[in-house]
Amino acid sequence: MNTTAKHSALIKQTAARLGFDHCGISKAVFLNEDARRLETWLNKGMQGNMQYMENYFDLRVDPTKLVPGASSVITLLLNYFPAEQQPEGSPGIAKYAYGEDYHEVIRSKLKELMALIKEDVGNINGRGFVDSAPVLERSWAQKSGLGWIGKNGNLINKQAGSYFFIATLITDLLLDYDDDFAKDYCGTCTSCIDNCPTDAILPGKVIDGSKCISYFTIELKDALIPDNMKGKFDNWLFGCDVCQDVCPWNRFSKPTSEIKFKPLKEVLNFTSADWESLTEESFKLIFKDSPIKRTKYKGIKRNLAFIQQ
Ligand code: B12
Ligand code: SF4
Ligand code: SF4
Repeated sequence: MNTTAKHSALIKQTAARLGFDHCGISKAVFLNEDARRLETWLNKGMQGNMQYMENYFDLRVDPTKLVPGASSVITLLLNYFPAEQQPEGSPGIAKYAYGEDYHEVIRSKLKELMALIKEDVGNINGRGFVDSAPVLERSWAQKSGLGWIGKNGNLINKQAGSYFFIATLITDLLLDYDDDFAKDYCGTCTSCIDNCPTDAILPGKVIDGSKCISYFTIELKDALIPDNMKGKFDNWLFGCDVCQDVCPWNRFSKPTSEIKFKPLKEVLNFTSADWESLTEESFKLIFKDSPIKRTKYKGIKRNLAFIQQ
């Protein structure tokens, strides 16, 4: 085995040891086709009020600008599919937000991974990212052979579905590269498009972020949700899982083994009445380590009022 192959195998073994479910590696290159797609998406205003999506365009489409000297993008998937789910009829919380905040959980795993790689291969330069950095994570996952981007825009893994977080580690270490996942197994299915409550899924794997329930309930900071969305939220209070729940590939989802993603009992048990009577003090206490804190108390109350009207 040559050095790049040895290092690649070692990184994949270490990632698995730290609990990542899948790991793929791709050459750090400018993403030409993605740059074009992202530019169109932004020009059409599909980012809505998510101004952060307009920033750092050049870095977002080119990892060698984000991490100078970068040679490789290591992409990692972490399953969050919960063993238990909310009972039917309660205000919906997207499954990714059932347990502890994934940013913290994954950041600490990335730090550990980086440290272990350095122990084995010497002092390399590299940075780990999850979600909030200008990295086109789904594109890297697909380029590293971890799955295909479905019509619902999500990265789907053939063995395990789409209930995965994606993280990347961009490094100057030269590695062996996995093949692009060239096939698309959506076939003639259009279930996600047919079932999206707000018609946010457009042809050509384009998601209009500004029409997605996840955007309105989590990212939109306005005091009110637009009137034209009235009656369309299907009882979703925080995020939305419809386009994943209806996806046939998620029949293969297995519960996560990450204990930090174990659902909060309040997420599973809260009824509409419990959410209504929740005080700001209790909200802060219960959701202090949860992704739900992103909307703040005000946001949750706004969302609740919206789905109840
Ligand atoms: C902004 C954002 C949102 C916005 C906008 C959604 C969107 N589709 O962009 C909102 C708030 C609506 C949102 C919602 C959700 N999000 Co979000 N979001 C992001 C974020 C921060 C950036 C995404 C982005 O770059 N959008 C811009 C558009 C243009 O990019 P894109 O949709 O990814 O499309 C690119 C590729 O798919 C590619 N592509 C697609 N088809 C094709 C075809 C060809 C030929 C080529 C070459 C390329 C290509 O081209 C596009 C440009 O590169 C990422 C984290 C990150 N840093 O990547 C998480 C991320 C995409 N979100 C995630 C999740 C879990 C969700 C939700 C499921 C949460 C929920 N349950 O409520 C929903 C799903 C909505 C959906 N159907 O997409 C996960 C997805 C995991 C996965 N398995 O795919 C990510 C990766 C976060 C993470 N680190 O795990 N999200
Ligand atoms: S998350 Fe919900 S609203 Fe957003 S695209 Fe998927 S089904 Fe539509
Ligand atoms: S629901 Fe069907 S069309 Fe949509 S992503 Fe899944 S397989 Fe593809």
